[in-house]
Amino acid sequence: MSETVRVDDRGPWVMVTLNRPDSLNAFTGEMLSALRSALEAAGERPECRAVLLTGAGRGFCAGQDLSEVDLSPEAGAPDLGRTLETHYNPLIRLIRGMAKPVVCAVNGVAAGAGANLALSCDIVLAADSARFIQAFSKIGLIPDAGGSWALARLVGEARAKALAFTAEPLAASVAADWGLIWKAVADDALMAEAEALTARLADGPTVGLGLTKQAIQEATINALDVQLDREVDYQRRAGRTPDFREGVNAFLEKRVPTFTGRA
Ligand code: LHQ
Repeated sequence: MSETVRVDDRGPWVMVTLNRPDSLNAFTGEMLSALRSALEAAGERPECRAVLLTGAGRGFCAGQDLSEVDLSPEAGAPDLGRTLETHYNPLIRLIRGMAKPVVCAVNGVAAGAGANLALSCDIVLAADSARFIQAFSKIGLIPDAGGSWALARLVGEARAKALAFTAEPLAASVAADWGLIWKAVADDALMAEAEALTARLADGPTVGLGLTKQAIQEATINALDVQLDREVDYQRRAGRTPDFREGVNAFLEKRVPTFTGRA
């Protein structure tokens, strides 16, 4: 197992922790590969029904480790596009495509690709002291790791452009007010709340939650008629799961449902 990414198996869910606290968990190539392996494993294991992503130490993630970028004359012109294709894009696609909830607990500063990794998760909680920084413009780059897409959709063009052009830190509470994240939480309550939420989701109707995730993501690009057809398809599938049967029976019997997450 990698030291830069810790994986804690909590039974029905896993906690994945970015673990290079001395560099605010900035991403090295090795760490990106380790994160991808950890998330792939979580996605593939049927017993794992939710994922919690967080960072060790005082930061969540400061984006790409800039000391790893080789700008020496011998290295020639850097191909950052290749880094995105090799590492970041597969990671973002993996999280968005995972048919189970991915919660992110942003425990401290989230900058560059670190901020946008957080925004690719399904539910984002952030400590009151956390900041989101689209740091890219400070080094002449553009928001990557899905950032241009997520920002434009979540907060609209006006705020997206201002955040990206200025690289001004956005406080967690403002990020929540703007709809960039789900909510800001007192620093000392963040992990307990994020873990309770992830555990609750892991106890949920996993197939239905996975289809809900897919439907809502597709809704941001589909026209209503297309989306109504999607809902027909997904609801048909959800309605055939044992969890639908259990949910209805539990309601009628006035008891708490026990979902299995099975298809
Ligand atoms: C770091 C980093 C870091 C290395 C803090 N690297 N060491 C994709 C494709 C390919 C290439 C390019 O990039 C990308 C995507 C990207 O992510 S580009 C954006 C990269 N990230 C940044 O530009 C953010 C750089 N960091 C900062 O601006 C600050 O560190 C923030 C605002 C995040 C936090 O500031 P402070 O709280 O004041 O902490 P600090 O700056 O003192 O950092 C603590 C340590 O972490 C420090 O090391 P040291 O040995 O001096 O204690 C930093 O050098 C190190 N660190 N970010 N990205």
